[in-house]
Amino acid sequence: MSRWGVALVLTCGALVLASCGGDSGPKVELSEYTVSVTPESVDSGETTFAVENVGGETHEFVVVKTDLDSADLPTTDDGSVDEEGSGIEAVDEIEDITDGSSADLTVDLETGSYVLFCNVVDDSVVHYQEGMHTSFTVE
Ligand SMILES: [Cu+2]
Repeated sequence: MSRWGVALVLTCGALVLASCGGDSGPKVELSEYTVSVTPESVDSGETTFAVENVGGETHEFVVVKTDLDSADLPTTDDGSVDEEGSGIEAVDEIEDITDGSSADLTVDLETGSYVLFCNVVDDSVVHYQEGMHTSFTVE
């Protein structure tokens, strides 16, 4: 095969992979101090969140099932979320996602409302209180 032929095959392969990306789950970006997820809803069943820390500090990614607003989760004395508090049901989490790194979290989600947040407390900075939370819907 000619050099151009090889290049063409590689390019097409990359395009196929990119279009197959529809199968992969929501993408999550963590930074100071936001959690953004695209798309903001998925169908029920197994979902893999592709989490990337695009910020400059270590973050974590916590998934809870709750009907509460993302800003109204129960908190402990230090202001971080009480993951065993009333009104929320812990699903799963990834701890210690260092700056610039990525991690995947696969969970089996039933229909309902969820909140995605970071529960790091770094010195006196409570990431949740700084705004690291967002709502997520499973249909
Ligand atoms: Cu954080």
